[in-house]
Amino acid sequence: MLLLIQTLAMNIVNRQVLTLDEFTIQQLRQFPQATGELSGLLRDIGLAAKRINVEVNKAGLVDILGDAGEINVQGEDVKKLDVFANNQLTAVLHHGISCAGIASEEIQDYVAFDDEVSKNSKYVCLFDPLDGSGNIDVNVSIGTIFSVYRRVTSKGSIATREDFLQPGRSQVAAGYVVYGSSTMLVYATRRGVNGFTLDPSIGEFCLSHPGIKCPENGKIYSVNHGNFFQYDARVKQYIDVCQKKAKADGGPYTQRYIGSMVADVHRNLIKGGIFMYPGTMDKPKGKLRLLYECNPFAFITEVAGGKATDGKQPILDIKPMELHQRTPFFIGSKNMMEELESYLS
Ligand code: AHM
Ligand code: MG
Repeated sequence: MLLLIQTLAMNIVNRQVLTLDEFTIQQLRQFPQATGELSGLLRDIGLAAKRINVEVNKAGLVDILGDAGEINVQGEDVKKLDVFANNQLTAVLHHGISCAGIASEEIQDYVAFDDEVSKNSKYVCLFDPLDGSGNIDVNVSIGTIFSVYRRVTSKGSIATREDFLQPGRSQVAAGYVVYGSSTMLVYATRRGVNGFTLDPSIGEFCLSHPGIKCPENGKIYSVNHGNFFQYDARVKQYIDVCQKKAKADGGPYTQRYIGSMVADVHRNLIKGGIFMYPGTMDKPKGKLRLLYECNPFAFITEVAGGKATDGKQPILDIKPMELHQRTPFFIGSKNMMEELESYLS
């Protein structure tokens, strides 16, 4: 009897947890005119993320075997994992009914799906299938980043380059998956940012972080200090200010830099902070890609109340000229960003 009561109680508790699928359907119900294509696309990405997660977890095992053997298969496997993630996302989006084409950090050109269902789909999706994959061999968090746009060409025709080269402001949704101590999928639409943690026991993303807001003030600054002497004088000046405010001097700030943007920006989004990947003397546009990395995070962060710029203008206002365009990137808590801007202007 007691067991039965406990089981019933657990079921009641479990029913309070919304899965990603349930959540997107619930959101859809609030818009009777909605077709459900965006919800379907987000669920498709959730499915690809679960498949990628399984392989990312296995990569740790391959690591151990690789270290024990004579041949270093590690590099090869990391490379395979990039390709695997790219193929999973591409296949899932192609099989779905919502996506007319994709562009990926791993592929030179965009891919427009040529079948009738895809040609009649509303959206295109851009993604970095596995960001920070250089960190995989040391078991550090990595992630997937994605961005969704309503196509500008008419339904029924094949998607073209202009569908993919839209300013970030036109995104209808963006998100990321962080494969970390737990696996989380966070996505934003203009209505809000919500985070889902993968429950491995049922293989479902469950709503764990509803209505994420980026704290207006933060204490964390994240930047690659190794490049310090390559930065513009004004950026150096701001970093100096951060250092002076850092804990070592009894101040409130602290520096954290994982080198996996998904993990760095995710942490700062939740805890408050600023992440910077400035241009350097050698690479004035920095390293990060506008379409696959910066735009999605800028969209998510703005919806959550934060800011993102290239040092001169909001990231979301940049009109992209090419698919693999790079940009300096500054993103984070509103007040920290405004302080940075006072140095950059
Ligand atoms: P990738 O797309 O080749 O994985 O590179 C992007 C990553 C970001 O996740 C991270 O913030 C950055 O590169 C780190 O670069 P660096 O080692 O130059 O600081
Ligand atoms: Mg990347």
